[in-house]
Amino acid sequence: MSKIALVTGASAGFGAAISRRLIAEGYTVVGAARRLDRLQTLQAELGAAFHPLVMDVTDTAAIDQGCGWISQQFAGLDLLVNNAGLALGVAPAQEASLNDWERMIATNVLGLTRLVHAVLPGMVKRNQGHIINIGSTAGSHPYPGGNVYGATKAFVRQLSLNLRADLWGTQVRVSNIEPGLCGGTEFSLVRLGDTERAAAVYEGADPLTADDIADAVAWVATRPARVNINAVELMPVSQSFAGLKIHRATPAA
Ligand code: NDP
Ligand code: 8X3
Repeated sequence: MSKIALVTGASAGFGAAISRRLIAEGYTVVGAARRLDRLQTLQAELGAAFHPLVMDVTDTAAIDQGCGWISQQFAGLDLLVNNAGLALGVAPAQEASLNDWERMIATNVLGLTRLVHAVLPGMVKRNQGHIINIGSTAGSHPYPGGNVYGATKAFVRQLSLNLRADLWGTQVRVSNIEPGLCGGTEFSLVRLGDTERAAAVYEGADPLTADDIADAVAWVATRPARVNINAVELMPVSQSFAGLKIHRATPAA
């Protein structure tokens, strides 16, 4: 029997690449997102092992309905890849849009948390399962304009570790994948709302690709059952850390 995975945000970027890779590893994948047409295109490529599911993770009723459908169709979920997420804007906090902040929290924090809450009891009951969250280097390394986006990913990071503390004594695994700059997805277009500005983010940078993230997910998911990979942080070689900054007062004339 093939293992069952739910991958959120499967209509683009990492989620589509993760779905492809998990199917290549022998999984049956339920790929969730809001855009059905994109999921259907992926289904045409991946065939019967891919099941599209329209589910907006900011909608509690949609999560209940989606998870209910999965329980009816399959014996149980072996893997949840909590990938759906977004960044909106790069404005400094004092100029940022409250609506953007609330949408990031609704998706990256509340949506992800609701899915954990929905699948965890079944996994514990079966004493088997794995939750792989997609965090970010932004959850550990602050940068200007990262304000609430980075804070949502810090939440994902700490939730992943705290889940492990609660799951002690069970065989249920939790991992957090924390990528840095990754191109070839819709992430920067969604964040900046402009194709030229989005393309400029990756210019000359040789960023990570969605396949690199899918590779990390597949590796984490296929370790022996005794092994829990707590976190994987990955960056392109071209990316490194910014130093601490000091703003110096202008000397009096
Ligand atoms: P994309 O924008 O390419 O994909 C995001 C996916 O999330 C889409 O499939 C989108 O589908 C889905 N999504 C967004 N909002 C919702 C929602 N409310 N309900 C359901 N699905 C939703 O981005 P990436 O693939 O680059 O990013 C995927 C994850 O990786 C995100 O969590 C992001 O924060 C994280 N990340 C990205 C990095 C990067 O540099 N690209 C680096 C580190 C982390 P639809 O619109 O159809 O609903
Ligand atoms: C995406 C990586 O550096 O744009 O999570 O925040 S970054």
